[in-house]
Amino acid sequence: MERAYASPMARYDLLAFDLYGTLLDLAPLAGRLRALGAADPEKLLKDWRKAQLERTWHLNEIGKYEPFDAVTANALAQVAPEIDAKTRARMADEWLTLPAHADAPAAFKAMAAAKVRCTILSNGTAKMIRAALTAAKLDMEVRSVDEVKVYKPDPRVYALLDSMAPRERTLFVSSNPFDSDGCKRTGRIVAFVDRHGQAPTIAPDLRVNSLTELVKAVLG
Ligand code: LAC
Repeated sequence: MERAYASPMARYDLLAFDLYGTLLDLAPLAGRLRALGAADPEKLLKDWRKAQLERTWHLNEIGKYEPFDAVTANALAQVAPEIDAKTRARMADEWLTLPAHADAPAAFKAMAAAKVRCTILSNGTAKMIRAALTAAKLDMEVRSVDEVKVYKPDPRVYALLDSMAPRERTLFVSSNPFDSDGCKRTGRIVAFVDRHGQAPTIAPDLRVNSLTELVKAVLG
């Protein structure tokens, strides 16, 4: 963890969090896919997530938009056409009840106690985000790309935060490297949560190994 940011309680008016992977743990999906009959659930999950994100980037490229629940369903149909439609629908529904990462509940409890304003900023639709937050027993504001009908890392997504707090007092938090990079490219302040995946290509302002470390850095 970088120390330079370890003080400032009043440094940020707003913390904005990516959802899938950052607050919610995607890994348990594999077990659920297995229970629903997937032969190689780890591979299916990896292929599905990749196809899901690639579909959002392709939609951005061609200037089209479809909501993230449709993206998620279509990505699964693309990588696993052999699975019947009913089972695929049940698999897609699992995105609504993903568990929080183990470090999330205490982190948000601490931030609520310190009255730090927190929001989600996610590719998910508001409905998907709210369902997932409820299931994960987390509660905060919700901003969705659905408001601008374009996906991360389009700058219009991160600009949604500008109506909430001054840019220099907003910290965006993500464990998805393309998301951290995308937000950095817009000149905003970014914390990267290293969940042992790929690293971002643009240096984030803060790099932490957990939300616990993030809280320490933000609250001092
Ligand atoms: C999100 C994707 C990037 O929550 O995980 O926006």
